Order: sequence, then C-alpha cells, then structure tokens
Amino acid sequence: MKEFKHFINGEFCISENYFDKLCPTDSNVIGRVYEGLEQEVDHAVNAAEAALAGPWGKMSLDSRVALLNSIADEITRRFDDFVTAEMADTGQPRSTMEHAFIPRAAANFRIFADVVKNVPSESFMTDTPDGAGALNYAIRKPKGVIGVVCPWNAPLLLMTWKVAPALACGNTVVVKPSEETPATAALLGEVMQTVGLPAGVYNVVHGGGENSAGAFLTAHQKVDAITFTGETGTGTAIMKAAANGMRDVSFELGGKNAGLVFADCDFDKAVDSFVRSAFLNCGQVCLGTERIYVERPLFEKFVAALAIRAEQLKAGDPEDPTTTLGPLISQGHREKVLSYYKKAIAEGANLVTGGGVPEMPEALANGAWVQPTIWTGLPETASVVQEEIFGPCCHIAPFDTEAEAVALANASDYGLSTTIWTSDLSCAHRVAAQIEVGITWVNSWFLRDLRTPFGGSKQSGIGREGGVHSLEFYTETRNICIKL
Ligand code: NAD
Ligand code: 6OD
Repeated sequence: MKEFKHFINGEFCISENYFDKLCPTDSNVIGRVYEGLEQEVDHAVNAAEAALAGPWGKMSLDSRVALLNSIADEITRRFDDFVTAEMADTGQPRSTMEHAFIPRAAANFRIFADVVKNVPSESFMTDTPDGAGALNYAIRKPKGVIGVVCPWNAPLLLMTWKVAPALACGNTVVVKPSEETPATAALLGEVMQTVGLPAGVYNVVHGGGENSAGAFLTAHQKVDAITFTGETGTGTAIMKAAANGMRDVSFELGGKNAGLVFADCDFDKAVDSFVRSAFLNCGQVCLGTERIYVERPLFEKFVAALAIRAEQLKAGDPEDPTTTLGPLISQGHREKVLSYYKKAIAEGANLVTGGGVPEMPEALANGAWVQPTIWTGLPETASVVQEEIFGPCCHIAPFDTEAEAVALANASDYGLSTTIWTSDLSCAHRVAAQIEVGITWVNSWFLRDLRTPFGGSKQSGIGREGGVHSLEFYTETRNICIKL
C-alpha cells in the first residue's frame, strides 16, 4: 500500500493521524494519507519562513530561473510517474492526463521562469520646484510564505499554476493538496529534492479542510498570503481566516458557465467542443459548460447531436485506450451529482440522455460512475440551471435574440468562463464584451495562453493570475523615490 507523506523542510515525514485514499474507479483503498494538524502545519510554515532567510532568499534571479527550468525538465523526465500517480488518484483516462493536465505542470514552471526574467519595472520622472526633478522606480519583493490550498479536479495543473509563480517571485510555499488527491504534490517533493531546491522552499502538508491542515494553514499568522482554488463556500471561510492578520488572497472559485451557440456557427466543431467542455474529466472542470443556450433554428439538431456524442462516451478502466470517460472523484461527490439528477426530474426536466449510473463490469462496479446527462425544458430558476453540479451534465435551452443570449449567460451569481460559437466576428466581439466572466472563448474552449489574465468575476473568484498578473499577487511592489 502506498503512503502519502508530508514533505517538510526538504524531507518526507509522517504524523500520528492518517486516513485512507480510495480509488474512484472501484472504491478500493490504494494508500494511506497522513493528516497534518496544527503541529505539522506549524513545522512547515516555520521551515518556509526560515528558508526565506537562507540561500533561497539570497539567490540571484538567474539561479532561481535556472532552478525553475530544472524543475520543468525533471517533471518532463518523470512524466509517466506523474501521469500514473494522478490517474490513480482521480481515475481519469490516461489520455486526459497525458494530453490535458500533466504537460501543464512543466509548462507552468517554464512560463513563470520567462515572465519573471523578462518583466520590466516601472519608473517615473517627477518634476520638482527646484527643477532638478526626482526619479521614481518600483522594485518587486516576494510576499513571504504563501499558503497554497488546492482542489482535486486537476491537482497537479492547478497546484503548479500557483507554486511556479510563487517560487519564481522568490517566495516559499506550504501546499495543502486536496485530501482526495495527495499523490502528485508529494511526487513534486521528490522532484524538488532531485533538482536541489533548498530545504523549506516547497513544503506539503496533507489533510482535510475544516479542523485540519487547510484551516490550520490559512489561520497561521506566519502565512503572508493565501492562494486558493476550490468552492466558493470554502473561499468564504478562507477569506474570514485571512482577514485575521490582514493577509492577501487570490481565489479561483466555482462556476456555472454558459455556452452560446449561434445558428451560423461551424456546427461540427461546436458539437466537438461541447463534448469536451461538458464531459471532459467527467464534468469536473471549473471552466466546463453546464448551461448551453442555442439559437432556436439550431436547437433540436444541436441537442440530438450532443446526445449521440454523450452516449458514445465509454466509461471504463483508465488504462484502456478506448476509455473516454472516467468516474467522479468519490462516492460522496457521486451522491451530490446524483441528487441533482433526481432534482432535475423533480423540477420538470425533459431527460434527453443519461440521468443515472452506467452498468459497469464487476471489477469497477463499486466506482463513482455516473452517466453523462443532458436535460432540456427547465426554467432558468431551476436549481440544476443555477447551481454548480461539477458532474458530466448540462441543461440546453433555446434563445431567439443576441440580447436574450447575453442576458441568459449573465443570469448567474457565478462569472468564470463562457464559450461563444459563431462565424460572425462582429457578433462575437459584441457579445464577448458584455458577458460578466473572467474568460470568454470564441470558437474554442480551454485554449490557454499562460501569459493572459485568468480568474473569475462575481462569485467565481478574486484577483487574476497568469503572466504578469501572477507577479502582482506573489510580490509586493515598492516604490523608491530619489530626489535628484
Ligand atoms: P473544496 O473547496 O471543497 O476544497 C478545496 C480545498 O480546500 C481542499 O484542499 C480542501 O481540503 C480545502 N478546504 C476545505 N475547507 C477548508 C477550510 N475551511 N479552510 C481551509 N481549507 C479548506 O473544492 P473541491 O471540491 O476540492 O474542488 C471543486 C471546486 O473547485 C469546484 O467548485 C470548482 O468549480 C472549483 N474550482 C475552481 C477553479 C477555478 O479556476 N476557478 C479551478 C478548479 C476548481
Ligand atoms: O488553465 C488554468 O490555468 C486553470 N487554472 C484551469 C482551471 C481548470 C479548472 O478545473
């Protein structure tokens, strides 16, 4: 049985408490996860604080950049280990890991090595009454110890999306991975040892949220800033903890993302894309589409085409190359998703496809499987249309005018992402500018340039990360004014 240990001050260690890690495909125990409490969090935060005063704090930018690139190289060298570890934790197909999620970890380290090396600093010449003037210039300083609290849906991608810029800026980190997905954060500890990252710069404490490592980390007064990806409700709890001590936060939270399909779109490409945005990772992608609005002339044809494609998805063993659909992360999450499947019917939905649990071979019968599901016919007030489900499901409704499409997309407390499908670029520009989200894709989805601002509007987040936007969060900018 595997053991998932904490990684503190450059070494793997265990603690008294532990819990079982279950495999989502069959609910068998695959490992023991050590649970960090106050003592382990304190140990990690103290190590992270001490590392700031050691060789890491004094390291030249060039050396830091070289280390980040070595981390990327080593992740690439151990690509298969990361793929296998994350497959075991999440149960998702090998192809999803190999193409969508794991390569991003190395890319995250490379991009922020480039950004931090090339970002210019700001300067202003100021007129003064004596005519000599003054020169202002800004310098960036690391914020200090960063608490990184992560979800389970794309564990390595989302964790390195925060750890890479934090380290690029000279901070140290204490990572709290999700209790559901401990493997790749621990494996990254091995990478850090191999490349010679100074002890205490990268620390991992496993455990849960409330009354566990997550809450202890975010409450710790030596944590200077907190970056979090997860549910909006958890973000609220973390923000309260961060208020104590006036610590900065960066939040990437939940979503209820809309897709808009105009009648003039490239139909086949649109359907292909919605198969991904609704069902990739078994619908457990924050940027995924759970509400689709289709211009009326195309509505019936679109619903029928997406239903056929949903029915063609093949749930199964993640190692089987023909598998295209994994399970949900846990039985607990399956209960939540199935409760929405029931609610949809109770609220009057027309069930187009799915709605239950697929029949699986005996070896996988106890896994957290659900069918990809499509509904139509619900009012906009239905809970299935308003609340984030985070499963392989979507509601599809027709619209008649551009203004109506915009209003429907915006009728949500969330504001993470939208995908618009049209061949009329003027329409795309007009509509995109009106949608209240952090990111809008036109004729694409999840096409990422890591230099661009990423984050959510409304209840989907606070702040932006990506490119120089990450530097804004992971550094403190100080102005120096020199009277000439
Ligand atoms: P979650 O909020 O339940 O848990 C996320 C992390 O927070 C876990 O590590 C958990 O242990 C920890 N946590 C829980 N309670 C805590 C507390 N009181 N104090 C400190 N830490 C605590 O989220 P999840 O279920 O792991 O992930 C799914 C959610 O994440 C969905 O809502 C999804 O939309 C969101 N998400 C958002 C983005 C984005 O970029 N906006 C990306 C991925 C996932
Ligand atoms: O691409 C990213 O940087 C990012 N944060 C993706 C989030 C995916 C959510 O499941």
